[in-house]
Amino acid sequence: MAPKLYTQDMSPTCRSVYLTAAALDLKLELITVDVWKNQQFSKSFLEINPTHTIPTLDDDGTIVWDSNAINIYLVSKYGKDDSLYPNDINIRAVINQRLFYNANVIFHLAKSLILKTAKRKPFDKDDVTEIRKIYEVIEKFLETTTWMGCDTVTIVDFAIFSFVLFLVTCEPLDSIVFPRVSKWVQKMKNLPYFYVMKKGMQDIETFTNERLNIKSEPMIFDELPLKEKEVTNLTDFYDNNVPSTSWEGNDDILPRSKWELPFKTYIAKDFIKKRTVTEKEFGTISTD
Ligand SMILES: N[C@@H](CCC(=O)N[C@@H](CS)C(=O)NCC(=O)O)C(=O)O
Repeated sequence: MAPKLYTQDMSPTCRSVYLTAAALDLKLELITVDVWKNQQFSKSFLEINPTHTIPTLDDDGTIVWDSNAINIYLVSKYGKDDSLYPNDINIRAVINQRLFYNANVIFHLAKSLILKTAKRKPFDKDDVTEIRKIYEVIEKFLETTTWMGCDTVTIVDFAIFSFVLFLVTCEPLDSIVFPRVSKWVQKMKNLPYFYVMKKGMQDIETFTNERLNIKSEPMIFDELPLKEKEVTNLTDFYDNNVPSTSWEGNDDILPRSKWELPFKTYIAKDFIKKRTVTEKEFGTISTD
């Protein structure tokens, strides 16, 4: 039975688990908990996670919450080897250090930016400074390792990448100023399982555009590596590729889909877009 993941695609913490599962070639059953509708406070969800956060994993009754704890659990249980979270004490120390930096610093900044967007508030100079500070720190990380934690891809790449993909929609990454981070983002996007990020990125784009009244063209996809099917937008891709499943649990947690791996790989063109936020773009600003 596939482990169940309570999730919402646009959440960076959830998407880091998607990357781990995809890297492990592990199927997950995804159950959407819409935090914008406060479904995380439903009685049934609070019973399994009193901290009311997603992602939350239910692996045949073993409940794990917190994305890092989930990623470590999945690699320990389902990994064919330790490559995604190496046992070597020195390597692991660096990985842990960067995982905690992500959890303690990057997560909180991203959360404040998402909440600002939800309230249709503009970003200010301090937000941009904080984002750039993060780019500077991870540029430093990459002076000592070729991937984010060591010289192979690990769960800290998944954790930080999920947030960086969001941050670049707020403040673009300058490849001249941050060459190592830019190269690493490209390497991450070239991973065969990068496609698991796309639905969430599209949701973020829709969420942002709706709140900022921005009209954008649908994203266009390059298909890799096989030219088997025309895919012009993510909604079609997911409608055609993600089978729905019936949910027999509590009604207050909505079913969404079953994660079937592996899918074909698609790379989005112009996936990372610059978002310019000015007071003018907000139209009537609502604070609720
Ligand atoms: N440290 C946790 C943070 C998880 C978290 O706060 N997730 C957000 C969505 S990105 C959430 O569930 N928010 C709803 C809430 O806190 O009630 C992790 O890495 O999983």
